[in-house]
Amino acid sequence: MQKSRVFSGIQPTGNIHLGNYLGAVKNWVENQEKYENIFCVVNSHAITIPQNPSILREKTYDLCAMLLACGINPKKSILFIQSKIQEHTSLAWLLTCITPMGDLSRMTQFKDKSAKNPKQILAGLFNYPNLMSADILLYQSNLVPVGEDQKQHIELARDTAIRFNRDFGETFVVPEPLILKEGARIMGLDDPTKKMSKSSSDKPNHSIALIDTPETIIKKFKKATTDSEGIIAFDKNRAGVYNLLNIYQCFTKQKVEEIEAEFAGQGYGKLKERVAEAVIEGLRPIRQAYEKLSSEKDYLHRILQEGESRAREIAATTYKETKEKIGLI
Ligand code: AQP
Repeated sequence: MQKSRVFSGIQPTGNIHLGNYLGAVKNWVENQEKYENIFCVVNSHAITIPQNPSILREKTYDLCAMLLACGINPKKSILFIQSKIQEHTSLAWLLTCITPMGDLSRMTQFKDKSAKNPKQILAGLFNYPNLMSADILLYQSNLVPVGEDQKQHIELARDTAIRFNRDFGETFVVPEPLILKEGARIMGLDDPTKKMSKSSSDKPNHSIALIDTPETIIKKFKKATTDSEGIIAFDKNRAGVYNLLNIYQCFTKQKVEEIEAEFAGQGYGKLKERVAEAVIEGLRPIRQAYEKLSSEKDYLHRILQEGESRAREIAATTYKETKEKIGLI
């Protein structure tokens, strides 16, 4: 039986954090056997917010190394850099021309990100979901494993595929989001009402980066915002404690009842200490692998080149068909 094809991407903006890992990358890694996998460092998405060119270049390669360190296996998955394959931006233009402005205006991520920087809202940020649709549709992807925050963009990609197929004939596979319950929305440690985000990493206790040292991880969890109730339970109305328990569950894979029993009668200090220990242990092999990979630049470039040529073959076929159907010469 043919495996379903999975596509997902991650932006090289800032340092990859626990939310990116638990919401997306960990699932990519764990399901590599089950699916046919295509993973991409989406650097063209990153420039929808102004970036320093040399830092962007460096972070792009760093993130590729980090994905391999997390366990992306090049024998089971295609890994490549988005800007190396021009069909992504070419298809994004074709999709832009069939997407109503109203659909893009409804995107909550655009509203959030433009509210953060109201004096410099770039057209690229508004159009970003079409580039994401192009990423997904180019590879005829069945499934898109993402965190909860990306659900709306995947729905737009589905609508776009359905619209194109209706108007120009069957062309794209209509993708489905793949969002797991645990880890789908990891919140900021400093403010558990806001999602953990790379763009807030200037706040010192907001996020845990995968490259943070054990000392830093302990320090950040110690400062995590909780509440004054003093009871350790999976209660969504108590966002701080819930977030810590959610992170703990992602690493220990224990059931809710087991975790609540483990912490019955304990204080928040103990909870923070145990969560920090679980995270440190869970991230240790990743940090070690990342350090090793950072000195193996030739290996990294070879993997990326192989990924690129495999991805290009699929992307070129889909783009050619789409272009012809639309009537472009
Ligand atoms: N807090 C989160 N919890 C769970 N999943 C998350 N993801 C992001 N934040 C969380 C998922 O990580 C994948 C890669 O995200 P991205 O880098 O492409 O885009 P993003 O959502 O814009 O990531 P950030 O970290 O929040 O960056 P900024 O600050 O730029 O907005 C996606 O699958 C995403 O769902």
